[in-house]
Amino acid sequence: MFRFLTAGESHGRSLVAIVEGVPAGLPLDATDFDADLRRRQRGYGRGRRMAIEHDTAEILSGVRHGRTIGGPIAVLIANRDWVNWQYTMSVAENPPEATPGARRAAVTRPRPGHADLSGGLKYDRQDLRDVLERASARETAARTAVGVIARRLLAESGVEIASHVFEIGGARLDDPLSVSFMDAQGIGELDDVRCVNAAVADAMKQTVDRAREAGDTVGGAFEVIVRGLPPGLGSYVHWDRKLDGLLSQGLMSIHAIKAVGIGMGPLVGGAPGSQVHDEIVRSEKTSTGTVPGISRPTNRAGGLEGGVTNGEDLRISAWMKPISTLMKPLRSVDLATMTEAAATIERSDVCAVPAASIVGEAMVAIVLATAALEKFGGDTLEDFTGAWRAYSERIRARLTPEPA
Ligand code: EPS
Repeated sequence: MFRFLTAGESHGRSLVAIVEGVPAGLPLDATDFDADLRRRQRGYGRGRRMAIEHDTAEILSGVRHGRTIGGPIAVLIANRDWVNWQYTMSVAENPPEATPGARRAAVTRPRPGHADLSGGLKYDRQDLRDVLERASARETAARTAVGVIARRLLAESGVEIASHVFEIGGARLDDPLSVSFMDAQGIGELDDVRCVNAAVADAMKQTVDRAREAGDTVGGAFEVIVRGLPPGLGSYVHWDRKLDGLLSQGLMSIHAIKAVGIGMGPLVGGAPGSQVHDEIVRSEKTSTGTVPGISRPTNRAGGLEGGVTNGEDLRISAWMKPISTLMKPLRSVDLATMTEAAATIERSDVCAVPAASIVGEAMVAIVLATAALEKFGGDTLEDFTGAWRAYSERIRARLTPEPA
């Protein structure tokens, strides 16, 4: 069982993730986190905060001499911006005079679309900063770190994960399913839109520029593609272990995600069955799938049938709403005076869809690692990869019988 918890506030001292259930013997080093943490920080439309943060991870526990030892792994990501916020974020009721940073006024005008209002009522917080600091998508840096551990584990059995952005504010690719795993994997680490089509990427940037000029924000959509999964991860037997349901929850839990689609997604509602289902054909040549002797000319199901993987590439999309901090704020009510007032303005991003696609990769990795550990078990990496190998071998032997 792969489980994790994240702690930390957006402007607090640091973020911490605690991960348990990782088999012993997995190679893991603090620098393994660098690439994904850096990829998540990028993206056209990000705000000034990203010029301050240079996320790196420190491993606090669960790893010794470069390998996991079976105990909970704690990972720390420092908030560099904290130095500017120490007074505001102090844990003491009355911090010493010398505490750095200005003391910010209480936030009392909730932003429509944010957790501010409901969170302030739920936990009875007068200063809505208590809510927004924890509701902030800064937390996704910690999830990205957890995702690194999950994908490191999956990679031991040959699983690879990539993603691409196919829509920002109405500028979109016509057919995201035509983007191959290799196309998505080929997106450079420094790409700031993460769209495979240069013309569409330009149009996406223009929508972000227009929104910024108008004091507005834009959302969009991304797809995560996974290669190398065996058939049979997940369950068609148990409602709560169906992998499509678990993956959807994983992606939906990312800040501002409002819809999830698998394969063709919502388009299945408008097409006949003959144009939705993927025919099963006999094939000697190696397809991109992991079922020997069989291939699928199409992958509209996104690699999931009946709540279990079918050996084709897993394809799952998520749609993100525009960020709820608007520089031209929407109407709200000041909870201190109960009079109508413009919503509060916090420093923020205009668009965070490219960053969300990296968090999406992490959440998909986490859900898949959990499902794989449930199926293959293992206190040690060898137990885990060995059980995976034996299962793949059983399938290969069944589908490619020796000639009589
Ligand atoms: C965020 C608001 C912005 C983003 C932040 C998420 O932060 P700030 O209010 O400090 O400018 O930069 O994202 C991150 C810090 C991050 O690492 O992704 C929000 O309200 O969710």
